[in-house]
Amino acid sequence: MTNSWNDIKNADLIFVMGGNPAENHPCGFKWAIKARQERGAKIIAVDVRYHRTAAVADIFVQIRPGSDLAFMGGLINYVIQNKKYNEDYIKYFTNATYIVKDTYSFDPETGLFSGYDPEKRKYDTTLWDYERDEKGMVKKDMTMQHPRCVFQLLKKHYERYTPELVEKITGVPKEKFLEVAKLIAETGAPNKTMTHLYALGWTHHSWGSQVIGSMAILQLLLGNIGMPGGGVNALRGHANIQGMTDLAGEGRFLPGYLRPPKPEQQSLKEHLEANTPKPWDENSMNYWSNYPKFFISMLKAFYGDAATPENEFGYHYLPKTEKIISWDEAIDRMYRGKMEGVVAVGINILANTPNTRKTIEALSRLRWMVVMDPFMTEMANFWKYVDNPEKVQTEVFLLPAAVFAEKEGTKTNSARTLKWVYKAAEPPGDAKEELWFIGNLYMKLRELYQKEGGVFPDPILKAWWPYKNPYHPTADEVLAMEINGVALDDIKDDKGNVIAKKGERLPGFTALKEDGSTVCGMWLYCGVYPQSGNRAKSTDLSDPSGLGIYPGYGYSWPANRRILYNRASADPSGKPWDPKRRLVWWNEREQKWVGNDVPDIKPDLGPEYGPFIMLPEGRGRLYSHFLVDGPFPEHYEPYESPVKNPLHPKGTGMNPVVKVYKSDVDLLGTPDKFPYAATTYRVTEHFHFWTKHVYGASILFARMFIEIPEELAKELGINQGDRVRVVTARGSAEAYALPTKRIKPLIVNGKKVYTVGIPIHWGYEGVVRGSLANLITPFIWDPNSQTPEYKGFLCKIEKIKA
Ligand SMILES: Nc1nc2c(c(=O)[nH]1)N[C@H]1C(S)=C(S)[C@@H](COP(=O)(O)OP(=O)(O)OC[C@H]3O[C@@H](n4cnc5c(=O)[nH]c(N)nc54)[C@H](O)[C@@H]3O)O[C@H]1N2
Ligand SMILES: Nc1nc2c(c(=O)[nH]1)N[C@H]1C(S)=C(S)[C@@H](COP(=O)(O)OP(=O)(O)OC[C@H]3O[C@@H](n4cnc5c(=O)[nH]c(N)nc54)[C@H](O)[C@@H]3O)O[C@H]1N2
Ligand SMILES: [Mo]
Repeated sequence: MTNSWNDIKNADLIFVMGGNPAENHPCGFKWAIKARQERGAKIIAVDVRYHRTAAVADIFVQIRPGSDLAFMGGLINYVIQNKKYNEDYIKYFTNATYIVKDTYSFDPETGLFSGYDPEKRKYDTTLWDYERDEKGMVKKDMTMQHPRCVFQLLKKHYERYTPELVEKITGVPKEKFLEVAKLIAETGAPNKTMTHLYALGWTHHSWGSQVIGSMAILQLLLGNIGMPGGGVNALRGHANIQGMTDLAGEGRFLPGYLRPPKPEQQSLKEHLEANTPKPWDENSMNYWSNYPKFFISMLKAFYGDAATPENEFGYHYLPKTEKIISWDEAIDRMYRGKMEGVVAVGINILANTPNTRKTIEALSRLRWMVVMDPFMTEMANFWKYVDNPEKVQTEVFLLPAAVFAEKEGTKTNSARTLKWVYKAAEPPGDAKEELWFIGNLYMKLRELYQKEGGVFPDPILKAWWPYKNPYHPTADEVLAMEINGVALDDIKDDKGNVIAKKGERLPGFTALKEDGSTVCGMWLYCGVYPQSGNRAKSTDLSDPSGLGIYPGYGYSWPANRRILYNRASADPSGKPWDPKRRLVWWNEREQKWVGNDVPDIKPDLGPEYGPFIMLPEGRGRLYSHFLVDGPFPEHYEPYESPVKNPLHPKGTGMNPVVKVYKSDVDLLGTPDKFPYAATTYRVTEHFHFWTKHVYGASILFARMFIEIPEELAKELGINQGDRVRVVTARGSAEAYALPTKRIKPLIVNGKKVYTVGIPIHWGYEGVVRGSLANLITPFIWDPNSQTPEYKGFLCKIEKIKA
């Protein structure tokens, strides 16, 4: 989230597209209801089916699965054509004025940007760069008239997305689209804001990153980023998935979004140079210029005293890899027999990954697998579901993990707020918390390396392991010493004042140094556990500004800031855009930024500095040349689509760089054989694949069912409660039929399109059992985020004769 849960109460318009928060984030969704009750805010829900969020919305719009980008393109076009954007905001706070090199181009006929290599199925993204001067600064045109300035290119790119085209692609009647567009465009007024809430309805596509980018563009045009009640807000999944991402549970990053070393970065110096950007604009704060402080403090947390200036702070203990293997690549490697073992902690790959057949094969080609889980899972028992179990070589170890209520530690929610969770019960039987397993595993590995040596023992033997009981570190110790970190010397600020004495815990990331005198495992969390105590435990509910900032409740990264890019809540001169919702402002007399939230710009940097401090531009990107599939979001069809893409008569109509593997190309269906659009989703009463072990949840939703439009059910002669088989090119799943009015047939480019809805929660283990939804989903991936296309594929339906 750029903003926070409680900030939703400040919105004038709540736009939900790509999620169903009333069911999947019911606690947070109360803030949307509050906005409506207290501010008269309106709620718009756009989804492929009517759900409980739609039930409380002022406007509900049903679209075809996978057509979201056309809808968004239409909104961007509407705002530009009707001049509803906030002109000063885009001129001074975004890259609208930046000039793009003449090597950038886009061909609407094929849907290809310049630089496409059809052999490699890759773009040369350097062609999309800005024009720069000798110093590397971007050239601008403050009048925004230059034909290659971002604003003009943007206008041109989206002028194709007329309301008629939106209707043709999405199936949403033009009038309905315009009703929504009008309401949204009104929030371009400086004193009006729209918040956008999304989750998987947007990420689970082969162009998921791009559709989120399209919302960033829309919100920047409307001046809604940095504002109370604004923002682009990702409603995260599991209770601590934000924490997982922050701490590099996902392999592309090191903790705090630092970068893993590459082979060409043979020295620490080379690594730091490659990752410490220079500003691209004179008025850019360029916060990532602090990269070396974060990186070296992290190395100190990894290797302690063994990290010295002489050995480049242990830089060479880190692997230098060409490529970090993502989830899809890992499964494909296993499938090709190129992976030896897997350790799964709190994940059920068999149930959660598309194309279950492939995953089962993949797991059966491993030599060993460790599953750390409170329950018996499909993953741990995968060998039972193959044709010849006796042939499976994989040795499986199941370690009994404690569940959330049986251990303590922090969780970081979607609003980036860390909260401490207390232990309510002892784990039963042999169950242990993960820190116990990891402590014991580490100590055993260390013992083995000490005894037997090995190819490269240093990363294990030199690791910093300062815990009282090294076999069982506590969450408190890890948070205090390793994550928040400590001063190894007296630490002074720019003015020479001591801000942390030697041996004290650090007060925040501004104290971090690149000389090895600070230890901090994750810079963004630095400050959560200062010398005064654990701020994740604080429950102060005071809200002095009345804006729902609650500065004393938990700790929000970064720097306890509740709304990111909050400098943008004030106009270019530093005055709040909306005097009634004052977040931060420039104090003329004192010549510094002050406010109700922690300003994210350095307090003494004048109002001319750009608010988007994490980008070398200092400006928000209406044009982003870093995504691998294009600098402007373009509507592409899902890999399996019931219709052709009318935008690209000479192209495939799909994302040209979508990730698809050799073994899956033949497993993709066409509309002649699989005529219906299908999508998958959750129900409130279950949590993925493990509440089926719980009696209560299992009673509420005991059987796998699918939602079918009433008209289609009638056509197929299917009644409520009939057994049906959903068939795709991957396989089939069996379920009970639920004919419904909640999904209507849509007319898409003159063709009637039916959508079938498939909840995901069943499987082979637990109190209640059923087909795995992923038996039928395609192994197709977004090339930027490596997220599967679970939410747009093709199926047919067969009635199972009783
Ligand atoms: N009770 C409960 N809560 C949960 C979870 C759970 O399992 N149970 N899971 C948690 C996790 S990990 C996550 S990531 C979040 C997920 O939260 P959500 O994203 O809300 O989850 P989903 O229900 O998968 O999908 C949301 C909506 O996307 C719609 N949809 C499908 N295809 C499309 C499409 O092409 N376009 C659009 N616009 N919408 C589409 C579906 O109809 C559905 O209503 O929920 C979290 N909260
Ligand atoms: N078709 C389709 N597939 C999907 C999705 C979809 O919308 N459609 N959604 C995707 C998404 S967003 C997600 S997040 C995944 C979810 O997929 P998973 O994260 O794999 O699913 P869960 O069942 O939530 O959790 C996995 C395991 O964690 C265990 N667990 C719970 N608490 C603890 C704990 O404290 N410690 C340990 N060690 N284990 C614990 C549970 O028992 C469970 O077996 O599914 C993905 N798959
Ligand atoms: Mo998720």
